[in-house]
Amino acid sequence: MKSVIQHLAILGGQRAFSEPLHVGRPNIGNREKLFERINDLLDRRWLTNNGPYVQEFEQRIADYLQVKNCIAMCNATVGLEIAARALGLQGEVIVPSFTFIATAHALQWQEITPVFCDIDPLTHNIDPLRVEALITPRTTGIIGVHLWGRPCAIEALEEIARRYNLKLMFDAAHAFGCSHAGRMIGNFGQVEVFSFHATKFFNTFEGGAVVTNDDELAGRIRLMTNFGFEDTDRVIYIGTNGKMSEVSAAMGLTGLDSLDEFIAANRANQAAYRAGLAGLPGVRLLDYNPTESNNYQYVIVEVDETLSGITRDDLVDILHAENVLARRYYYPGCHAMEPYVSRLPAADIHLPETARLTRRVMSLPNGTTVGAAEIDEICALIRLAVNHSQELQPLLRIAAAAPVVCSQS
Ligand code: T4K
Repeated sequence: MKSVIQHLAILGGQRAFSEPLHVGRPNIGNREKLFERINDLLDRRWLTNNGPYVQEFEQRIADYLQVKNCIAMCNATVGLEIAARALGLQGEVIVPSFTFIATAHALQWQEITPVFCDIDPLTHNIDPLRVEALITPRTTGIIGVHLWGRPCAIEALEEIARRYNLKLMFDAAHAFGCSHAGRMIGNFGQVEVFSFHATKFFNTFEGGAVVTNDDELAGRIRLMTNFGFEDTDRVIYIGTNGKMSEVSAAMGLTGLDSLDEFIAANRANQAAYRAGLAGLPGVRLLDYNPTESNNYQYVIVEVDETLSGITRDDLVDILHAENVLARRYYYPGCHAMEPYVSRLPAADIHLPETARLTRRVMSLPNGTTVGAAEIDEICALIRLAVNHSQELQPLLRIAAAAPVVCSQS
């Protein structure tokens, strides 16, 4: 473990890790079982189009979430697009900017304007107190995002949606396995959308699911996912191809078998990070409500430079040099990316909390591929940088001007 700053890789020392530690390293589950399922589907020669594994997968997700309808998807972005279209969203829809770009793009792709709302700095989620001021005659809906798997202010958004007769849906890409008020995420708003991308704690390679308790809406979503086919030769809506393949469902079924193990690994890792970063000034690890279920996937650290003496970006650079590939999720915020930034170049002024957080937040490795030893080392690196931030600053500036080639450990 490094204890002097001269040993930091960014200053020419050996890397702490010979192999990169990623944020979003996939959890795999039982390989033998997966290969067994893949063999089955190959033998069956039924590879996609609502095959038996997809049907089993949808049923298991619906049972797990206690939700009436689950439609498996090729990914969550298409799921969001289909859900928005099936709900009849158009004109303007209010969304947070502090989210993955897919939330905004799923709307803009259909020429619906995402109207960015600021967040609550404590929860990182859309601030319901700021939603009302953004409602115009063109507003048709609100999309809340359960960022980091922490449910957004569901009841407050429901109340606004009811009062203004707006549709309400949730981007639950991060929130599979999470609950709110004792009910699983998936049961709120008109519809919720999960991502099962490789980087999520539970994955189907690429994939997602749209879930709803509204049978009529579910029927429409199911048709839209398959080109609008009601029957062979009969198309009744404009549709697209959002179908999940059998091999993805096989991966999903295998992951579901190991869900508790994935969650337990994440939870133990969160505790190790909490212990390792405890008491460090200006470094806040986001916590999870212990009375609710969660997948504990996202290890989110907020760096307050005024207290830590070091910026988030310097910490990310230090970690990257050590082969810890921390991510700046979600820098710089959707509003600061195209096409939105050209439309509203000064949006930062209207989104002060978002702008501030995008400069402070970093995400650290989690999942079954990291454990206590790696986390101790990562925390020690952060502690070293924060505790010696004053001596480090000038050295970092010199290193940035003439980058050193660090040696392999
Ligand atoms: N809404 C929200 C709030 C979301 O966060 C997302 C997706 C969506 C909607 C849309 O869901 P999908 O349509 O994707 O189902 C990644 C994922 O690609 C994206 O799915 C995810 N959110 C986002 C948070 O993270 P990138 O651009 O950061 O991915 P990338 O390729 O840089 O990978 C992240 C890290 O994971 C890297 O360090 C490498 C590692 N990795 C990645 C893959 C794919 C692996 O180790 N193995 C792998 O197979 O977006």
